[in-house]
Amino acid sequence: MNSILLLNGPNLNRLGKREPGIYGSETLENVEAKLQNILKAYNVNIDSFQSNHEGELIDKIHQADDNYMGIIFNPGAYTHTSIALRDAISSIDVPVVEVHISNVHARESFRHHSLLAAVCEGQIVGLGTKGYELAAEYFASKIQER
Ligand code: DHK
Repeated sequence: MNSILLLNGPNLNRLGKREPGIYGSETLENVEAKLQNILKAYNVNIDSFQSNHEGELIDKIHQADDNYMGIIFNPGAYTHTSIALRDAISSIDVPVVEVHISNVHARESFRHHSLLAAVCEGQIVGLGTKGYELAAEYFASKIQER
């Protein structure tokens, strides 16, 4: 079960085009390819799913239980609004690392609070798309410690 799920929420399909001054110029496909490259060295598979729909993200989180050893999750704006996603994360045993590309704490106050952080294993914020890579390295290191 050495598989990781890369999960991205609303508007992250627009990476590369969307507000590049905030989110950078890398596309989601670039990010997926980089993670695949990092993880293949550890013999770890990665699946990727992006949705603009809260319910689809919830379904994917439920399905992840028993199928993945970790989830790298950028919930987009649902970070700040979704009790349902928080409950979904709480309902599974798979550890989740929450990733934000931008430094949400340096932005509008409505982005300062995450409803999900308390039920995630950890949070990586403000390091650009490198945050996804760091989360992948984290899960890979956990596999190696086993
Ligand atoms: C992405 C979004 O879409 C925003 O709604 C969040 C997050 C921040 C990010 O930095 O990756 O507020």
